Amino acid sequence: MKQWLKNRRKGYGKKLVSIHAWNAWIVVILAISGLMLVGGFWREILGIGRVWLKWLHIIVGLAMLAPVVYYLILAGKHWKQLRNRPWQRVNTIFVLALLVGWLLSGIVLWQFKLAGPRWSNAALLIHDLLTWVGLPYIIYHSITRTKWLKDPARRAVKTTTTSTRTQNTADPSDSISDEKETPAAISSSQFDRSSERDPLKSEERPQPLYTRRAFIRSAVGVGLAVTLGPTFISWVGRNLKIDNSIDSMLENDPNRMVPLPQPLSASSPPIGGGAEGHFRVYTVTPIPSFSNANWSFRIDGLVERAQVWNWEQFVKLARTVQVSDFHCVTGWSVYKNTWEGISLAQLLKQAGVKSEAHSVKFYSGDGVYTDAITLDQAQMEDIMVAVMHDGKPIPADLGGPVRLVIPQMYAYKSVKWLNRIELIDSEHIGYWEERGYDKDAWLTGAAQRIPNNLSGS
Ligand SMILES: Nc1nc2c(c(=O)[nH]1)N[C@H]1C(S)=C(S)[C@@H](COP(=O)(O)O)O[C@H]1N2
Ligand SMILES: [Mo]
Repeated sequence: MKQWLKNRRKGYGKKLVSIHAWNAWIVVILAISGLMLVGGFWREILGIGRVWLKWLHIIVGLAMLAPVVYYLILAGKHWKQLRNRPWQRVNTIFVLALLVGWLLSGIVLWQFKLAGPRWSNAALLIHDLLTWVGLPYIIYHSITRTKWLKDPARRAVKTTTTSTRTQNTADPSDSISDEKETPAAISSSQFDRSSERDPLKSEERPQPLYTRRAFIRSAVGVGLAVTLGPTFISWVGRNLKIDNSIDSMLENDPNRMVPLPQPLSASSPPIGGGAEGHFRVYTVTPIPSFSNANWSFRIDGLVERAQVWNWEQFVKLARTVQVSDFHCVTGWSVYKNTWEGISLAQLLKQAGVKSEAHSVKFYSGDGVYTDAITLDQAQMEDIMVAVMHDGKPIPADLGGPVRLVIPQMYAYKSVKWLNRIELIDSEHIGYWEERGYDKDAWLTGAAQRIPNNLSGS
């Protein structure tokens, strides 16, 4: 073991440098792919590419384990060398904590089905938080380092002062930029020793001010700006809005439905006591808006009595109230929603489902999003064509005036701006399922209570 450790630590300085470089690239890839995954902007554009991107993010994320473990093997020595550099110690701890935090929370998010919604929820919170704290820090770190690299005065000081020599060896991060610019750093371990013993060697050579390295870094910077830009700006925008509550969504609601639905007593005050958590507004299209003039709701396909309602008729349909949790596969949840709406099973019963029907297909008024469940699943009593949330109309952002709610499945089944239900004789692959989401959207631990169904299938 000792011998093995010793071997691992051979060429220590050079190894630290290459760990740092590898890790930097991994973080760049993770940052770009991660922000593209989280950004609503990219949600619309990527389509199927989103699934590939997610896999890339997961695999590269797991690969980060390699430099972290490798560093930990060298950490003892590095730590001793940083003894007079408390800030570098803080930096090291901070970065390590970041990486490990990202890694662990990422694993939970990757294995969301095993972890279940509660754990995923916590993991997402941590993953996000680390990102918004860690990324600016890392970007700052890289930018200051690049400046350092370009400043010839700094270099001159180093080359003339011998007393910095030992310090330089003690500070592998300083030698990163220097070593990496010379061919020596790229070549074999022969150079390990020389560069470790004499880090100044490479600095003494004349170097172009704008090196290939610096160019790559600028390119990465531009790449980051282009990909993070829209995501970051919209994130800041959302968070700077002092009030991003459902109430403020309602205040600015573009929907113009008349009359507004009046809540049942179970809804107002909501029997669930009010939702806990925040919905992230997800959409694959611009958010549509509706008025009585352009809104209708239909049920058709393999039914005895196809029907179309206008808004005035629709708000008169009998509604019920339920309390349920809402879980997105990406990890966030909203608990204890009090939904008021029309039971799907009830709607189907009224329409009279024909025996050839196999699935119930849901259409969004956005013209793009669809999903489906089997007729058997559609008998679950808690599936609701929802009209109100916590005693208030559903704002357009959250899928109003009418959205689907399937509490026992992940929320990609809960079609927003629902305006059509069609009974079909085959299965239908939904919007996200076509783009790689699991066809099985059951929540971990869902009761899947499907009553003996009416169709007899
Ligand atoms: N029309 C439509 N419905 C949709 C989506 C969408 O993009 N478009 N996203 C789904 C996903 S993945 C989730 S998690 C929930 C999000 O609901 P929210 O935007 O009200 O929070 O809506 C689901 N229904
Ligand atoms: Mo979702």
